[in-house]
Amino acid sequence: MENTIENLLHEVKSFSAKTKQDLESFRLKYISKKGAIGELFENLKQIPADQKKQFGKILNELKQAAEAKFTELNDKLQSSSEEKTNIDLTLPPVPNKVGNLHPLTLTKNRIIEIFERLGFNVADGPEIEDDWHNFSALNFPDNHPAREMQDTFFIEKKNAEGGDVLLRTHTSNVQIRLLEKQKPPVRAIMPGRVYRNEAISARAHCFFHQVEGLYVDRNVSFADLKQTLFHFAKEMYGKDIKLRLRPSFFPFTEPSAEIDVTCLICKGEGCVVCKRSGWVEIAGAGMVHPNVLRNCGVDPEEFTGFAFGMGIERVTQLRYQVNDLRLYSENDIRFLRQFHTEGTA
Ligand code: 2NL
Repeated sequence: MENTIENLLHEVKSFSAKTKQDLESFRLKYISKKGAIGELFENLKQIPADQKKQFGKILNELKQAAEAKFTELNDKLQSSSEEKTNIDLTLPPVPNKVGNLHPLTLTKNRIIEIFERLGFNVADGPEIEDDWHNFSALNFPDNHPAREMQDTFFIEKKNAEGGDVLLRTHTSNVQIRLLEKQKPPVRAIMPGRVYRNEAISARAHCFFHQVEGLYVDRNVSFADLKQTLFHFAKEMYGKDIKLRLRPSFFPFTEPSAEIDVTCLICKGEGCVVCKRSGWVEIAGAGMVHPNVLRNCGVDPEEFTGFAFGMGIERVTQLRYQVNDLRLYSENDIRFLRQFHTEGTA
């Protein structure tokens, strides 16, 4: 019995508790009525009378040691938990991490800002469109290759009115809808998502974003188009930018042009982005084809207009040097975080 008491005394003295649960198991194991010490007091009854005094004494010492240990550990746990809850409520709060706008949204917002100051409205329209608003009204001939399955996602081949239903391949459909219901002057831009049936790679995607612009009024000229886009380029990329127009062809404009700006990466010296030419294409544009005006019930003898279209991904690439289109839709937080702009949305 003496050995048992000594072992227990050693256990009790070396015990340490990290949590309240540890302390409670200590109490149950040693101090409680049914614990080890209580049991020894029970056994004391069977001890011969002459030894009782001696054992009683060391047993009492064990009991006191266990109780002292309990008080000590209890105090320790109490004060450390007080430390944890001792929060300084006067400290300013740590700001929550907020997300940021997608780079394409940042670019789109900037484009809208520039054109709104020139008096352009922002218009919106459906992404699921019929053949008339996406192709026919825009003077695409029936056999135009853009209508082919390879280029366009068709949803239904012939709806009730006999036209196909498809995912729009450009935002011009919104301009057609606007011209159909609003008499000139019309001055608006149409940002939005468009779809093409293409294999996904660094340079092509099956969906991307466009801003198209349209200005129809009396006496709108090619010079207006040129100065509007020159103003846009200077606002977007800085006042030193130069603009170049190359003749081109679109079914919906005549004459048509491709718009280039001096390469921002190499400042016109020649690099991989501009393929050593010093120029990069940012938009297509032209004077609205008389057939398009006529298709929307606008008299081309009375009104003229210019239109343009640009890819938001391309404009963003030049702004932030993003060289793989797939980054825009993969939602990799490491990519998206780089566009955090404190306070400016
Ligand atoms: C490009 C070319 C262009 C237009 C879009 C347009 C719209 C109407 C009438 C005439 Cl309703 N034109 N839009 C005009 C020229 C070019 O986009 O390369 N976009 C990325």
